[in-house]
Amino acid sequence: MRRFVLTAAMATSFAASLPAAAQFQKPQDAVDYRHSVFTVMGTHFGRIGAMVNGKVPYDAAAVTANAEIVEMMSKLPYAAFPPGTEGTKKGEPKPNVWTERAKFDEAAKKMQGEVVKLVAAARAGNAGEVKTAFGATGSACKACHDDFRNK
Ligand code: ASC
Repeated sequence: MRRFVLTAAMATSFAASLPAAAQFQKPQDAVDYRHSVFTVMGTHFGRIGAMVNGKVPYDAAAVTANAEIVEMMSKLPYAAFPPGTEGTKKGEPKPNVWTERAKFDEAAKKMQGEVVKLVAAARAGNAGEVKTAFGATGSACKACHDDFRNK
């Protein structure tokens, strides 16, 4: 039974990852794609940070616009980690992205959930909640980087 469950889970995981990987002509295309997505996500998250931390004037509409971009971006990178695209250089993913894929996916889901809260706080126009959600989102980013990204 246990054997069956593992096999079914692996088959499901393979089926889920195959079409996504197949969308890229070559592994480097996936690397470039996820790098681009994280760059855009980090850029817009950073703009919220600048407002939350008082480096630029707080603008509730701009916070919402930036948070919505972060939310859309947050969904995209995880279909762009085909096997064999790990690395050893700074910023590159460690092999445990693939050997601990469930843990990696959990870390992704955690971040995505915090971003949903950030968007909700932004839409509600609640600067205090935005600040809290910004901190929680940054912690989720960092936790995944600590575990899965080369320093
Ligand atoms: C950012 C950004 C990240 C996260 C991370 C949080 O602004 O680009 O990757 O926050 O540094 O620790």
